[in-house]
Amino acid sequence: MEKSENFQEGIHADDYGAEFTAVRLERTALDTWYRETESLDGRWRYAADPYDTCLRQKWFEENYFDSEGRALPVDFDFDAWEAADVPSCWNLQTEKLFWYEGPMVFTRRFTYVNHGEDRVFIQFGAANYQAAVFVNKKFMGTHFGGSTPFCVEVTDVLERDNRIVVVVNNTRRKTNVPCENTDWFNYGGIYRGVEIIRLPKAFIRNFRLWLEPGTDFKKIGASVEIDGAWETTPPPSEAPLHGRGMGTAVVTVPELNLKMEIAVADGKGEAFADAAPGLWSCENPRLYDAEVSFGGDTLRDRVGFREMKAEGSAIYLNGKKIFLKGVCAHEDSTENGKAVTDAEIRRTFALAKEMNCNFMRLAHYPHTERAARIADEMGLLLWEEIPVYWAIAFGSAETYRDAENQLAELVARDFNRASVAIWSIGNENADTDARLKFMTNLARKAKALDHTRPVSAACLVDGAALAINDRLCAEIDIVGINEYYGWYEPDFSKLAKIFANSAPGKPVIISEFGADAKPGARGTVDDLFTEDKQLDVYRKQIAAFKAELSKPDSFLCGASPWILFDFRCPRRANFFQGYYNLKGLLSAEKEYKKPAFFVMQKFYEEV
Ligand code: GCB
Repeated sequence: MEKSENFQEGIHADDYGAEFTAVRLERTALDTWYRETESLDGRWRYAADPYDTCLRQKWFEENYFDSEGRALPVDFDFDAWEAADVPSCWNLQTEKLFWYEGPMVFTRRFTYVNHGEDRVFIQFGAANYQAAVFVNKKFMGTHFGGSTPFCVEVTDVLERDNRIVVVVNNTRRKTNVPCENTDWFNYGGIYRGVEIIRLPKAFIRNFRLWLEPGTDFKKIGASVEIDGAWETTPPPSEAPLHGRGMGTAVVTVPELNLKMEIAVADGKGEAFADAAPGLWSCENPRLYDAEVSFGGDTLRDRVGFREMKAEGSAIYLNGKKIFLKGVCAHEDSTENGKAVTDAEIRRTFALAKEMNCNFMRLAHYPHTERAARIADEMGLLLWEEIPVYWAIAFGSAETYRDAENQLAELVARDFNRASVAIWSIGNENADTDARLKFMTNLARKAKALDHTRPVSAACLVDGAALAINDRLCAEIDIVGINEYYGWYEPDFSKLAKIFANSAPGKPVIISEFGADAKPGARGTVDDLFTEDKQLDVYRKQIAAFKAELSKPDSFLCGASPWILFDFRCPRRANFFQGYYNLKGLLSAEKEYKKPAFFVMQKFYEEV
């Protein structure tokens, strides 16, 4: 851009954002679940900043005076702004922000006194979509991706009195993951918790513990990632480090009498041990306390051991063939949006169990870490997904980087969760060459990041050939198929033809089917948006599944109807919908069960 003599950075620069997007926070999150952390949740000051002036004019530098001490007019007032809850979705904090999409500036002060720790971090559970973080006027980096955690080290930045500023921007963009067009509500905000973590010089950044596949359930693997090991000399009382980057991490699982030593080199290490743990299952979700220590740092977790396998045309849990009786759900509640409470998650899972589910598809992006923790306890298998949804910019290297980073952040966060059964790398993407390349890379990345879980994607059928023909099937272990016969595609006879015409050679889950019904709306089976129509679609779908399952060589291994409860959706503006997607088996408040719920419940009881 040409810059004249009187060019003014704060109003004329059109590339003001580049310096903030250049420093990306990628794969920064730490294992914090059982750590003693301090919470920065609570009331933060906030203001909508639709023209992005905080970044353009660097409000975070708090330049109240010129070099001669004269007061300058500034356009912000951090401590006088209104207060909002963190975590929360701003759309539900006040009516005037319900439809707001764009930059929002959040800030708060906090006191920090060193209590002997060497290093200090601030971790965010999630902020949708971009979050640029500033601590005491210093830019710490920007996180991309609305659903995964991120962290900044603030050791050299903190003082006694501190200010944090976070510019969260939920503008929908073609190159984001998801892109600008989705079928759910684009909530904005810092909607998961914010915490301060005090740590020693070398600490355990990530700890994994798993049942090694293909060992007849008799071998446990463990690995650690150490941060800072290469630049630390531990005090004599601590485990010795043998030179640069070397050391030993010790893992114990008391109930198994298990003690493993992991040799760490260059910050990483892995070890295996013979063991025969009681296996985690939906009926008996057995969890073990585990602990790992390295030098002066100790981390705990509660871990279940189980083996998920896709082989031939079947899915196996702990060596036994399993039919995945599932249902999809968004992370959404009428009251809290995406900032769902533990009680809401438990209620959602209890409703799925009441419908006789052993499985849930957490659509279409990573839900909170608490969901998988609760599913671990309650005995529900989960499909976890990254939002490679619909028309992603498959030709963009930046977009791929973002998608792969979200996948890596999700796998790092939830690897230890026995409930997490399947990684899904996308939903309903058109089968183009660019998409095949993008998603092939993602599928391979998922396998490289985690060799213990099958990889899937929710694919579209080939509507012309009436068959499962998606080229991505070759790269994934389980094929998800979304089909809306009886609803978007009224000709129901096609579903049986698809089953008959397909031989994917892999297990198939019907990852979506369904129909909209306004709670309580009645009519004939041909009246759209009535419970009667929805019920009819479910009955026919179930009959088609049963027919398929009666074949000796059936590849149908599960189903997850769309969806457990109605959810907010800006694309849905007809008389019945009122900006809700009404394909729920329950109303949005999760109170009222539509008749199709009971039909599904019966099918799952029998299958
Ligand atoms: C789909 C999408 C899902 C939508 C649903 C619908 O195929 O995967 O996100 O909400 O259909 O209701 O149309």
